[in-house]
Amino acid sequence: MSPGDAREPDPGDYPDEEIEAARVLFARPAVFMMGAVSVAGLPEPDLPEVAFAGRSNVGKSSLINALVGQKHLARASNEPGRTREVNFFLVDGRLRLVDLPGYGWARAAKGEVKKFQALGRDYLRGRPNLRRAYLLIDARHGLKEVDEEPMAAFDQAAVSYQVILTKADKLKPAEVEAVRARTEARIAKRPAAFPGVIATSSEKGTGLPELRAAIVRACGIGDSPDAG
Ligand SMILES: Nc1nc2c(ncn2[C@@H]2O[C@H](COP(=O)(O)OP(=O)(O)OP(=O)(O)O)[C@@H](O)[C@H]2O)c(=O)[nH]1
Ligand SMILES: [Mg+2]
Repeated sequence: MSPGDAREPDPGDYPDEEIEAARVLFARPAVFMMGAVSVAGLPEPDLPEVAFAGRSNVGKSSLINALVGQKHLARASNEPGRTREVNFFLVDGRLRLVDLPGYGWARAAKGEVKKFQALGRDYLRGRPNLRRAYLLIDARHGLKEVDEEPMAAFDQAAVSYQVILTKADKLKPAEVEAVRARTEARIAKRPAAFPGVIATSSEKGTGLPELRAAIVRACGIGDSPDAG
């Protein structure tokens, strides 16, 4: 199916069985596999992957931890730019979650920032087993100019991506709804954007069941051989 295909079901619409199957999958063991510092060091593209991209400090590592229900699997930090490698986490030996270096962060040495951001870009462009990229946006800020560049890059490379709002717990539900509606309207015409924006909170667990189901569906691993 092509990216952004309008015939795909509404991403908010996951039947209970899919929510439950995804919950079970993400409750299985998740382990840190490896961190890559160069394209040559990436693991074999032998399992479906989904990747988490977004500004530094937006909550990528925290979201990965929350998805698998482990506090310290991915390194989360107050210090922006913490994740400088492309980090791979293996869930139940069946899919990988990929934590990408954040962008829009100016405090590190310029050359070094360029290096790890270029690595993230190269990963996103050339990964045959990448089933979906998740572009994380802080719910308090909404889409910013700095997010235009990755969206343009996804569109150009035809990398299917979905926008995820993070830190929804910092806003009132009505405010989250407003940001979500505004964000959905802004991505509606983007060719590679998957329709629908999921609002999440890694602290409170909001939106995580849906996001797990979305990942399982994107990876096409819904029917586990040993399910049931
Ligand atoms: N209130 C709240 N805080 C959050 C949430 N998610 C992340 N944070 C906080 O935001 C800060 C940054 O989180 P990280 O997960 O390290 O962010 P990151 O996107 O991985 O950052 P880089 O690795 O620097 O790109 C941390 O202090 C987290 O505790 C959330 O859902 N709610
Ligand atoms: Mg991080």
